[in-house]
Order: sequence, then structure tokens, then C-alpha cells
Amino acid sequence: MRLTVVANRAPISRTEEGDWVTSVGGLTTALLPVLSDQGGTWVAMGEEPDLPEQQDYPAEDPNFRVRRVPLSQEELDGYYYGMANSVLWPLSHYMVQHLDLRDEFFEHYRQVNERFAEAVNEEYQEGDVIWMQDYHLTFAPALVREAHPDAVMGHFWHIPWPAMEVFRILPGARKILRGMLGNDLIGFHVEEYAKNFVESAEVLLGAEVERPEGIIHWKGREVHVEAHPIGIEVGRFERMSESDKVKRETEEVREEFGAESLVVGIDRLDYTKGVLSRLKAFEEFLEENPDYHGKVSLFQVATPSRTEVESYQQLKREVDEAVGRINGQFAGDYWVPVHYRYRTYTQEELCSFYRAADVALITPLRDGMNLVTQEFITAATEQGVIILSELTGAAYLLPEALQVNPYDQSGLAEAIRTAIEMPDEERRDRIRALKSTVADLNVHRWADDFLDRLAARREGS
Ligand code: GDG
Repeated sequence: MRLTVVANRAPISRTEEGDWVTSVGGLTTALLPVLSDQGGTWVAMGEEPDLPEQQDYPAEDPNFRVRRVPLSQEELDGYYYGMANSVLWPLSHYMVQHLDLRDEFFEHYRQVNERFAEAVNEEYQEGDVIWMQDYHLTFAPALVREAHPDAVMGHFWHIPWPAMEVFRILPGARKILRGMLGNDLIGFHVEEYAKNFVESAEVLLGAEVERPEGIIHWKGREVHVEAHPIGIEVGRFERMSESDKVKRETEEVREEFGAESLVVGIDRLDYTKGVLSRLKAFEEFLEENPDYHGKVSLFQVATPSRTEVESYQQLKREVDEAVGRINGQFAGDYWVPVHYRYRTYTQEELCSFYRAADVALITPLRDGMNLVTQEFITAATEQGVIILSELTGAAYLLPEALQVNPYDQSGLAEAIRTAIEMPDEERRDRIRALKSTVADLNVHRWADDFLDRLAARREGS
């Protein structure tokens, strides 16, 4: 069964030396083995003008093809930074204050989706299975369906699908739903998002639906809507975190920061990740607990992200300011309350941070799943405590984490104290249970399950 993956980003990139390498990241790692095995094409945007539209990879002995949809700067601005990142992203995360609604975003997004659909239609061979990824490609499925009524097509949506009453705020909400209903199977991380999608189709399009099966009847076809929680590459993170290099680096991190208890946060710098409210909660924790001054430090890594978008630049300024304020107010001669790094690290370095943590502070205001949680759990020692926002997909699956409402600053400050004071035995019991759940989630299982369900859709079940 040949596979056509359709995603915003390509799975290969060029190094500074000009060599092609496959990207490191869950999706690529999960799907490339399948593509290489069964053959097929990965359709993605072409970010640079000089890249070939078709590239067989690896060049010496190709086992799949990359097909690029070249985008002009204007198209990239409208489709990617505009509609995807300044409209669909904030809306799906219930952050309507960040919505930037502009007609030209919608228009570019529609045009780029048409070009993606054309590329898929050209690459498509009868019997192929098509797997679309994420919120960049909502119009493409219906367009491919028009050209290939018998194609088997699925879509995985990596972020939350908001409640119907929130989704309907979007001008064009119905068009987006019609586009998505070109699929045979639509996957979300958890049941709640799947239910929201089914309700959106029922109320906004008047589609007939079947609950609890999650089936939408649309244009004489069935669209199945299911929960498929994603995982990480567990084996890789286990191996890395047990390696001598990472263990050595973990010691170095502990020595560098010197705190008795180290609280660690690692996020893309995105307003959905709750970094600012987390800093304020840590500040409240310090105000309420003078006995912990000099003993507890927060190490916060913020990875630069979408730096072209104004709301992300604003967030960076606010985070810088909060870190300065907290350190200015509380720092002692030999103690820095917040160690803040605005940069990217290698996965091995991340693993050493995960292991160095007594407490992981993961407090998104909303998050589809949150893979950092799974990475923390996999790499953690038996001492690691996970504080996790209940507004993440991960929270549905990980009841043994210390769950918090990220909007409740005092509750969060209290949870930091509870985590630091948690008895060893309780820490061990919780992290063992969490590790076992995360091991089962595994990204390879996720890909296999979704593809199995797509194969079943081909058989009509
Ligand atoms: C979306 C959804 C869903 C971060 N800093 C560095 C780095 N990272 C890696 C982490 C992790 C990934 O980025 C972030 O994944 P998350 O799941 O936490 O968040 P999103 O990027 O928002 O992902 C999310 C996901 O899709 C999958 O469906 O879980 O809810 O929003 O893997 O390790 N990696 C490296 N250096 C860094 O500095 N190498």
C-alpha cells in the first residue's frame, strides 16, 4: 500500500555543507520507515525558491519522493504566518484575543491548499493511501476527493479542535469543515476534540452524525472521527537518557545551578504554553515560601518560534521582563531564582535537563497533546515529579501527574510546594505508572494504528 503523506514541512533538509538529511522529529521518525518500506511521496511546502519540485530520496538509492509546493514570500505570509498561525492556531487553543482575521490570509490559504491538492493529484496512483497532517491543510482534502472519489484519505489534527461555539466564531468555519469532510478518517489526540468536531459538523453543516461511534454522513460517504493519541519515539529517548554522555551532562547541569531542588520548564516560546503565567506562579511561590529562598530554582528553556509574528515578539518581551523582575527581587549572593535560556538545544541536551529536574513544570493554557511531557517522563529518574496542566491532551492520559489548572496562579504555586515536598515513595509510584503509559503510547504504534484504520476504511468498515 503506497503512501502519500501531505504535511506543511518536508521530512528532509539541507545542511550548511549542502548534504541532505532527514529531520529529527516525531512525525518524520514515525512516517519515514513506512514510506521507505512501502514507497510513496511526501508532499510539503517549498520554503526556498531554489529547491527542486520533485526529489527522489536518498539520491543514490531512492525509496520515496519529496514533492514540493513552492511558495512565494507573500503566499507564505498569508497561508502560514497568517491563516495557520494567526487564525487557526489561536482559535483552536481558545485564545481569541490573538486572532488576526484578514481576508487576504484566507485567500492565500485557499490558494495554497489548491496547489497542495494539485500536487497530490499529480502524484497520486490508484490504490495509494493519502495521509494529511494538521491545520495547514483543511481545504485540500475536499479538492483531492473531487479528483479521486475512490481515494482512501485520512487526516491527523495535532492541536485541539475547539468547542463548536468557539469554532463558529471563524468566518469561513463552514468552508473549513467542508474541506475536512473530504477525508475518510479524521484523527485527534483525545475523544473530547473528536466530539467537538462531530458537533461542529452536525450544527454548522447540518450533517447527520452517529454517536458514540463518531461517524459523520457527508455527500453519500462516511467520515469516521476517532481519538488516536500520539506518542514519542520511546526507545530513542530511553537510550539517550541512559547514555553516559547525558548522565554526565545531567551532573553538570545540577552543579551549574546549584539548587537543592531544580524545577524545569521546556517549551517553544508560544503564548499557548503558559510560560508567563508559570513565571508569575513561581514568583508567588517565592513570596509565600521564604523558607525555600536559596534552595529552589526554576530553569526555563524557551525555544524561539514563529518570531515573525507580532504576538510572539510581544510575549518574548513580557517573559524577559518577568524573569528580570523575579531575579531582581529575590536573587541572593549565591542563588539565582530563575535561570532563563532563549535558544534551542540538541535532544541529548534536553534529555539531560529532563533528568536533572526534581520537578517538571508543564503548564500550557491549552495544548493538543504536549510531547515534552512524554519526553520528561521517559527520561526522568525515579525522583522526577510532573506538574501538568489539565488543559492538555496529555492530562487525559496521565492521571498520575500532579494536575493543575494553569489559570489558577495560587493553585500552581501551591503545587510547586507539594511537588518539592512529595515523599520519595510517592514520587516513585507515580513516575513508574507514568512511564508505563508513555511507553505504550509510542509514536510507531500511533502511526501503525492510524494506517490500520485507514486500511479498514478502504474495506468499508
Ligand atoms: C504540536 C501540538 C502536540 C522543543 N525545544 C527544543 C526541541 N523541542 C521539541 C520537544 C518536543 C517538540 O519540540 C514540542 O512538542 P510539543 O508536543 O510539546 O508541542 P508543539 O510543538 O506545539 O506540537 C502538540 C504535537 O504537535 C504532536 O502532535 O503534542 O500539542 O501543539 O518534541 O522536544 N527540540 C530540540 N531542541 C529544542 O530546543 N531538538
